[in-house]
Amino acid sequence: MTCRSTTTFLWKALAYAALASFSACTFDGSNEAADDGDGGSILPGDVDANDTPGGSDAEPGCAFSLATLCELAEPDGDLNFSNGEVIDTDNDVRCRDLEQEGGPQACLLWGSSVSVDSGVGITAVGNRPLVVASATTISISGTVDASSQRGGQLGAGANFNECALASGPQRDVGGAGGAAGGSFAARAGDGGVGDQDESLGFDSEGAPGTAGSSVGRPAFLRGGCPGGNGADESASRFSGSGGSRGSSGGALAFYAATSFSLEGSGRIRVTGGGGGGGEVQAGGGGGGSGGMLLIEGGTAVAISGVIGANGGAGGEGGVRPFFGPTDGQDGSDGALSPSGALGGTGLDNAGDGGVGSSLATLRGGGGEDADGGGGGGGGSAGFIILRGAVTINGSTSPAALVE
Ligand SMILES: [Ca+2]
Ligand SMILES: [Ca+2]
Ligand SMILES: [Ca+2]
Repeated sequence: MTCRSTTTFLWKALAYAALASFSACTFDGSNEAADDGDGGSILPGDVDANDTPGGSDAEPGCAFSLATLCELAEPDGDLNFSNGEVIDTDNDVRCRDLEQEGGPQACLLWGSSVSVDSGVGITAVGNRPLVVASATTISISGTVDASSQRGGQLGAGANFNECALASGPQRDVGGAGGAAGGSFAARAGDGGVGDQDESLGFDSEGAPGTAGSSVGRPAFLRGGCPGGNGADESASRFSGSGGSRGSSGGALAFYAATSFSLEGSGRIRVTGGGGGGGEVQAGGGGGGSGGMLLIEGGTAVAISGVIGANGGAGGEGGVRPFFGPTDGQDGSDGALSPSGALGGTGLDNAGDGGVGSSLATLRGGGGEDADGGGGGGGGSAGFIILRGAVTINGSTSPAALVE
């Protein structure tokens, strides 16, 4: 890592050198904890024979795996968020553009310290992922929400643009196929078959949608993957429309140069949204996968609260019984708890939606096959990644990857 900047910045670096805890720079192995006694400068960019490869004596705040923070101008002051605050990564004036190699540009909020007090809830929306960085500590006692919700908010950076389903579901006048859920950390559930009874004879069954592949731990911050839209009952505009897709959870990262703490009352969610129920004999929508949460702390990462990155559940297919057409039920949004979100259910002969991911099962559940519309598949889990000296006394679902 090199840190080239202006004279102004070097003075700030010196100020940090005097004030900050250099152990913030130790955990990625690319920087030294403090002056190594070799007589070299502690300025960013100073590299000599006694330094570790690519590092220099002291680069306070530079160790974050997503960015070279020492290249930034000084942090904004203390970021103490207000209840109800909505951070829109497309137009929040505090955003600094953070480029990610191979990945989407993020909005970076960079504070002298960061806190979300007890009783305070904030949400993160917008097309870009959100990174919240602190030159010192981050303490969260309230709720930070970058989830997506059925009919509600879309988490920051949700629905990554390289997501792909293996196949979409098939339209069918006697019961269309359900869509697959969104795959991310694991494979999502496939949709359910529609029209198993081939009630109208001429177009056989409604084939279900199938899920895309899971991906490994991403090298950059990104959102999860949405589910698919359920297939329509037929091409006619008078027929039932497939349930709409559930959106994925968002993309959220925290970097504290010293300690990060999620207190017992603290909650962070990047859960996915549920898929919609199909109309009449249309298929259910697939649930969105969980998103991605990355937390790094220079001296400590302490998790006492609750973190969720589960996928949303699939929507139920619709059905056309003698007493009139009936729409399927929506799938539930991804759960913050270890339990999987429940798929849409309630109609006979319409396929129930698949369950969203849970602590025990990273995959999404399959949508149910039916004589009417097939159910949508459940969304898979997203990623919770904790880097540094990590202590977990709270709960995460899925289980966190500790690096
Ligand atoms: Ca049928
Ligand atoms: Ca058919
Ligand atoms: Ca049902």
